[in-house]
Amino acid sequence: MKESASYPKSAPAMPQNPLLADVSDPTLAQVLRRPTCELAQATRPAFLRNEQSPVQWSPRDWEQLDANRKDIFDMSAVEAQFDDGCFLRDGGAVLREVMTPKAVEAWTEALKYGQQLNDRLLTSDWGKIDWECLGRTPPTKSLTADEIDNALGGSQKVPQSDDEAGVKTLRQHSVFAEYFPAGHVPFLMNVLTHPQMLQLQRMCLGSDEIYFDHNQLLTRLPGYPGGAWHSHRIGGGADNCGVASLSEYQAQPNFNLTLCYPQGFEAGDDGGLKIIRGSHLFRDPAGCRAATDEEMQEGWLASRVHPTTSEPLQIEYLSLPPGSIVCCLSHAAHAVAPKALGREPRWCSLYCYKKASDVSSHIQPPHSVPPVWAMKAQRGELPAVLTELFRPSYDKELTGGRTDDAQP
Ligand SMILES: O=C(O)CCC(=O)C(=O)O
Ligand SMILES: [Fe+2]
Repeated sequence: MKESASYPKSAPAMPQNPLLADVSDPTLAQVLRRPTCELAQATRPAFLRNEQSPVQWSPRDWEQLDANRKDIFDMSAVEAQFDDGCFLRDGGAVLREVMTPKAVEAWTEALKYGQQLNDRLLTSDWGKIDWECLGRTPPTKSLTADEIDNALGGSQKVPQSDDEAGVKTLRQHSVFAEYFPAGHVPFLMNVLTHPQMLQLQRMCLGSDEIYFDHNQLLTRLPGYPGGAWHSHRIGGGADNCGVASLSEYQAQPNFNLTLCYPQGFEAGDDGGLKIIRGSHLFRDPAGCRAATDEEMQEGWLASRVHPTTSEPLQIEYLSLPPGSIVCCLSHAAHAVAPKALGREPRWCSLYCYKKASDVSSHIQPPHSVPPVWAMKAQRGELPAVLTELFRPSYDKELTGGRTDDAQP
């Protein structure tokens, strides 16, 4: 590969899951040997001014989390709306108004605070970051004022086609609060580990053993142009391999995207989610893509019906009251409507959990567990529930030797 003249030769990038990979580069290996408190500190530069960051919690803080837990869901409302047969057949479930009123409030505040932390990083001096502790030489390039301006207030907007400015490094280590916000905001960590959230995951995935995959903020600001139709690979040899029966589908190492909208959204131009029930069974993340609804309707959808019900497949434009959640198997097609100017931001946090393959018992490595959390889990520094949820980030036996999420 050509090396840019202005980019000093530096250590290779940290692998996606460094505890599953063989890290021979001495600079990177050194990062993985540090006490986790040092790495945690490097991921929370002083300018973030976040005293409450769960990545820096003491055992007492974790005990308090457990001791002070309140319901986040009205489980009777969840159970009334959830049907496991429908979930497997549709590839998703829409759960309206299932958060408790207090959770709606706390969740909304948590997402706003997470966004503030993300913006604080964008507008701070990255020269003050301890890059060496994060495993790389200080970047010689910075984001431009326009790039920063464009990224403020929203999600998935920081340019990261390469790591020249250090964005990928800051993403992987969750210095950006939008990637793994549960490590920055106590309420979001409460949700990640909450028995009611874990119960919901067991219901969706049809498995007692569930694991964590990734967590993001998904804030859509007025002026957001919308998100194209797509679905996500699950790896494990279960992508782009033809239509599955329901029982074959259930046996796969499935991922459940859990999209939480404490303020909901309207259909139309409010940044809402669009889904296509039944699309997951085609297992076609490579082909099931389209820039617009028309392209989706005239292309991928036109020639297909639901493989088990023979019903036509159609786009569903969701409209959700506050306190709603959408669970979506990651092969299911989804897209996001634009957000008109003059509307309020759309607040959302994504929690993705997964199950093992029933055939091999293996679990796919996570898309995004920051190294410091994998290290804490491996070293027994976390509560048992998190140690287990994060197990695929450090347990090579469980992942069958796989090191990244896309491996078959
Ligand atoms: O913003 C949303 O509602 C969904 C985003 C999404 O599909 C994704 O991040 O993969
Ligand atoms: Fe998506």
